[in-house]
Amino acid sequence: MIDYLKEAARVRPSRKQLDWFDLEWYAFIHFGPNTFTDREWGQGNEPESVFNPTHLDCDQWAEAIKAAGMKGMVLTAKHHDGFCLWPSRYTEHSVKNSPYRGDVVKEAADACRRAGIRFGVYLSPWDRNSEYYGTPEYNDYFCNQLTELLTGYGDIFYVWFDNACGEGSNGKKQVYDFPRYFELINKYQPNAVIFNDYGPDIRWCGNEAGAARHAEWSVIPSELCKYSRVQTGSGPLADEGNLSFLYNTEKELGSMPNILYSKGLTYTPAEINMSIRPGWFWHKEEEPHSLERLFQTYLTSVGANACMHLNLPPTTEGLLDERDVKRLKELGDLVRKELGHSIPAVIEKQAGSPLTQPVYTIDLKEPVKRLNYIVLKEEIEKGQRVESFRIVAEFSSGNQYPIYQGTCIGHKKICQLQDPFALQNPLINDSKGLISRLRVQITAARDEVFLKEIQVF
Ligand code: FUL
Repeated sequence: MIDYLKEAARVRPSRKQLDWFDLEWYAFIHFGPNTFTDREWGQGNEPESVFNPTHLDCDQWAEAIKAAGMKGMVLTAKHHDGFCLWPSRYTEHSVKNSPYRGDVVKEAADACRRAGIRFGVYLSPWDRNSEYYGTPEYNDYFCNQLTELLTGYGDIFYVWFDNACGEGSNGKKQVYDFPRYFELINKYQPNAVIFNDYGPDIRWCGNEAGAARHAEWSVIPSELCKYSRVQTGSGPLADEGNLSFLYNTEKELGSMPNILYSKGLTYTPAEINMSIRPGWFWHKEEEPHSLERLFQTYLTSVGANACMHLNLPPTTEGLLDERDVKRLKELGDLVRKELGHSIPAVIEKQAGSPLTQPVYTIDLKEPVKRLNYIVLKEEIEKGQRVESFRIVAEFSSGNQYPIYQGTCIGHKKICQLQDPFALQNPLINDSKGLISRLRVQITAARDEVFLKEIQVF
């Protein structure tokens, strides 16, 4: 058992997964015929003439994304309706036959480069327009389109595949040849990470409401992430159970029982994706979510061993809605205010023994009245190891109080100690005096623990 946990602790991310994790958050852009027909899913029979942005300005998108502090943009080059935002050679159902005759993919890619953010694409396998859908030729058609995107627009950091598989206009369903799609990406854009419900690089967290699990492990049974690289042998209980039921919506994925029953483990971290509004596409009457809700999602995604993918839908003009731009700026300002400047401290690690886990002592250079957040990061290059931890605050009076308990850490854990929107701080209040020291006690781990960073805010 112990040996298998050590194996689990050595399941490692790839270089491109590490780079992706460091981006922390980036934007989604849902734009296409649905923007003009006021729908979420087009039927594929919309005339090309509906796509008519009157003031398209991708620099405005990129600047708003940058102002929030997000590091990239992923554009829906083709959504389920099959309409291509670039003039694809393989279909007539694209921008080239619309009143807007340009290339939105190029505009967006160029704007990202000018703004210094990364550019990625969403290409929907489900295509309700293509005559090939439901036949083996469709996979050729899809690969041709994917190749156009991978070779015509410079560096792509992310290729995002939706797993939806409905009927095409001919009533047929398609078997997607994902391994073939992945091969093309590895050939033309080897540094791009690939998102799909089942890996290979990034997986869906299981909901579109912005909620990570209480323990969002990156080390996951291969029963779920069937496209990811399996890095271990079977768990000690693999013959006793069957994890074939595992889906992204399960409450526990990488927790201990699943690990032990698995036939092998992969490193496939989660992305938390949600829209700034109720819909993925722009609808005039919708309002952006509250600042509270978006900030909370930031904490429970970026701060819970995942990345945040926040959708911003352009309007029929081809601009981001001013209400969204304002909310985004508020969100960026709040993130910078709350987590921009750490309190100076001296950190010391007391190594554990074979039977105990390490304790990290954080001596604050100046005692403080109030703490808002403690940020912990593991050296995930070595693997994800911490199962649980607790944090104790020591006051100048000598009194000690436990202030936080958590499960896994991984890339980044933001331990929230107060709510900036609440009037009262329930965890620490002034009556207890000044806090001079903190202790982070690792209470369970799969192998020796290495924290890369501890910051106090
Ligand atoms: C879903 C799609 O069906 C939605 O329209 C949207 O694109 C979302 C990001 O993924 O599965």
